Amino acid sequence: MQRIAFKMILNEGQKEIYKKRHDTIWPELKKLLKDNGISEYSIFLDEDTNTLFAFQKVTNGAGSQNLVSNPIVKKWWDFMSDIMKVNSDNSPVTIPLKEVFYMD
Ligand code: RM4
Repeated sequence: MQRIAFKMILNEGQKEIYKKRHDTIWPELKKLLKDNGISEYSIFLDEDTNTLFAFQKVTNGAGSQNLVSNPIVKKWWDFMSDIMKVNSDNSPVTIPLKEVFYMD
């Protein structure tokens, strides 16, 4: 198991809709993430900067943002593209973070 974390950027004024969409995340997307070894996934929002901080426990070193060619993921990214900073293919701008401390 590995831990990975990354940042994404939410557009101004979109926090309620972002939360609402994740409260009703598509079951097929949730299953896909789990089937691909993502056993835990949380996203926190820094409301001062609109920075989303994502944390995942993964089994093969690859997390959700590596599933770039999966049609369910592509569809979700298209759906989310109106409220997040995205690349030209609608994938969210993703900034990897380096772990500098861990305690269990
Ligand atoms: C996020 C973003 C990520 C996705 C999660 C479920 O808003 O689209 O790429 O992994 O939702």
